[in-house]
Amino acid sequence: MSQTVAGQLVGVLEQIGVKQIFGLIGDSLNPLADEVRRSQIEWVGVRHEEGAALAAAGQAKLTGNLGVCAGTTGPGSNHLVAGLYEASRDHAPVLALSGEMPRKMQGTDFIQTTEPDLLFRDVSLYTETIATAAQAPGVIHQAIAAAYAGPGVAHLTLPQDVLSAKAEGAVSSLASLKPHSEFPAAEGDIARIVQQIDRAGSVVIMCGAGCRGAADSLRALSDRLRAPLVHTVRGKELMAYDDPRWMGGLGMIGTKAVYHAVQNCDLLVMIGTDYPYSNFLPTKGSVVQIDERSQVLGRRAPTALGVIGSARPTLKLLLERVSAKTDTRFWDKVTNERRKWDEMLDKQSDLKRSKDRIHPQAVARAVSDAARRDAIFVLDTGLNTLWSGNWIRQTGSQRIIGSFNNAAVGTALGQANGVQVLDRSRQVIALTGDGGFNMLMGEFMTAVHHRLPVKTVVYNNSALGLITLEAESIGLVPFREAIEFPNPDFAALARACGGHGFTAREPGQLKTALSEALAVDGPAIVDAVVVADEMPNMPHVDLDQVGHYAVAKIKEAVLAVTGG
Ligand SMILES: Cc1ncc(C[n+]2csc(CCOP(=O)(O)OP(=O)(O)O)c2C)c(N)n1
Ligand SMILES: [Mg+2]
Repeated sequence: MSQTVAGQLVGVLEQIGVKQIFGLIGDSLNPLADEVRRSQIEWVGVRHEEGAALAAAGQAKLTGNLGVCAGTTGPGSNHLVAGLYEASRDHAPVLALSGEMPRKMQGTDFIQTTEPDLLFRDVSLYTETIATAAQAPGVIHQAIAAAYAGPGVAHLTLPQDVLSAKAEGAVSSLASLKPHSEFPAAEGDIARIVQQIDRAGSVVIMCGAGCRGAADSLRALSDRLRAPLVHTVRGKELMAYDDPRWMGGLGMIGTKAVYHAVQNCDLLVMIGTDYPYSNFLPTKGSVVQIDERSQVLGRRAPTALGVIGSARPTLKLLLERVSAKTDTRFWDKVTNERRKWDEMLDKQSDLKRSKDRIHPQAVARAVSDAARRDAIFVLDTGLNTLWSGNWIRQTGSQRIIGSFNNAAVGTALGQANGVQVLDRSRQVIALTGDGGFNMLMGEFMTAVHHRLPVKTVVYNNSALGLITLEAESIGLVPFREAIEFPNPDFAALARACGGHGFTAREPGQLKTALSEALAVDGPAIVDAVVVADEMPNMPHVDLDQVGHYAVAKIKEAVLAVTGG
């Protein structure tokens, strides 16, 4: 039997190493799914197409390799779009496939009519309809190349009759379809960075996701310069929480020690980060920024020097050149402040804080303490991001992904499913608010169906918790009827789905519920009923000093991160 366009596409994906396609089958996708059925690629059927896009995005964020998802004509593909923003905002390579009605029906307002290329335009770096078999090889190649080049989302519209048509020609080169290589900064730029560092008294090094793989060089540079290492949320996973150089995050997921260090250092060296919250960055222009992406240089803070280069090779070159610093006063001050902040975090997450109520910080800390040393944490969006982000003490070999640039509620479980498919023996823990879990709880059935032992921990406060603070921060009375909602019994729900369910309503039940959930073979939900009116920390606000202005300051601080 001669190859079809669908067969050609599946063949290319197979050859470049794609192992799964996440999707929900339907009319126009049938020819594609039939080819997948006969290939080495696993079809992972989801309950909602947004779950498919999230799964593909989760994989791509974790590995840097192409994730693939598919939805069928019209509504099926519409559902993909929201999940794809995870890949586009976090710059992860994903190929999204939209099945489309046969060409003879197009343009006649036929049932399920949409314009997929128009709909996917915003989320995609590349979107194209394969209108003829002859066009397929070039367009398939271009789409995958574009997803890797961004990295980001590429999208193809696939009319059913074209998928079934006899393939013409072949994709000319597959070898180039892969993540790009790292490259060092240019010689002259290295000299300019060294000059800035040598001139500065105190240096702080801020590490973003682009520093993946560079932990050893960062440690060495920190030691040489007596420079505290601080991180973005996406950078948190890079080093162990208790490494003395790894002082913590900047911003609401962060510490006061780091905020002060960044504000008071002579030079902030930002590496592999496009940290968006300018109000936490120095305003004096004492910033040097190093990044592979020229467009991010200098856009968040007044920057004295911006240099194009990948973190790892550039750091190696810097290490050979910078002079050692001996003055440890700045380092000692940051370390002291960090210790105090850590003690406060420990107190806030102490299970003995209340007799009968669980504070959300204790949930995050208990999960962190019980997790395997190479677990993958997938965070959702809301107040819960602050609890998980601040109270997880990562080991350095764990991974932490989330919706850190898209800030979308309801994204953790879908991404966790995708990540778990890569390795069913690795511990994957989704930490989510109840609002977020309710949004796509059908994806728990995807986990049950495909034997994905994802553990989901729900911070159950019966509310869209963050919205209360957001309303107050613009002077509004929180609209309780809009913010609060009833929940199902999540543990019973898990069991009804064929998974495992555990509930913790009181402090004494939390650790047992978690350890039992982590021990079971298969997907599980831990319903952790938490205090609803817990206030987050404000690392950049000194509450002792602001006295009765404290509440106003907290409101201001919330606005600073919600963009109000
Ligand atoms: C998809 C989506 N819808 C709405 C929002 C606005 N939003 C931000 S946080 C939040 C509350 C989330 O509630 P929950 O998941 O229960 O988390 P909590 O804040 O209670 O921890 C909402 C609605 C968003 N960011 N994303
Ligand atoms: Mg909630």
